[in-house]
Amino acid sequence: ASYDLVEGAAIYADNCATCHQEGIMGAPKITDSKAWQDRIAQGMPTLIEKSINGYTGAKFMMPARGGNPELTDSEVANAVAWMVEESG
Ligand code: HEB
Repeated sequence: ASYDLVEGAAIYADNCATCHQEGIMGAPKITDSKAWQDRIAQGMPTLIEKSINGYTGAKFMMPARGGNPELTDSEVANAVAWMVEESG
């Protein structure tokens, strides 16, 4: 699949940065490449599915679509793709 990283960056800024920019509420911080390594190893389809539907990790909760039900699947996927690029 190919992703729109420009759109992803904008979606991230508006919907994901709240938690992932500074790594608050247990969210993996965007700049913490070590924290992202094992997560990225799951592969894009899994990362995207978990971001769309939300999930509870060992301790913390990732809300479905970052808590914004208006985001489309492809907007979420583009934001995930941007985060994976940025964290690497
Ligand atoms: Fe998040 C995780 C994405 C928003 C919180 N996230 C995560 C991940 C991803 C994401 C990819 C990883 C997964 C795995 O590992 O599998 N996000 C995202 C996006 C967005 C977001 C794209 C926008 C749409 N988040 C968000 C918010 C918050 C969060 C807003 C808060 C509120 N997350 C989170 C957490 C986590 C995550 C806490 C972790 C969980 C566990 O534990 O694992």
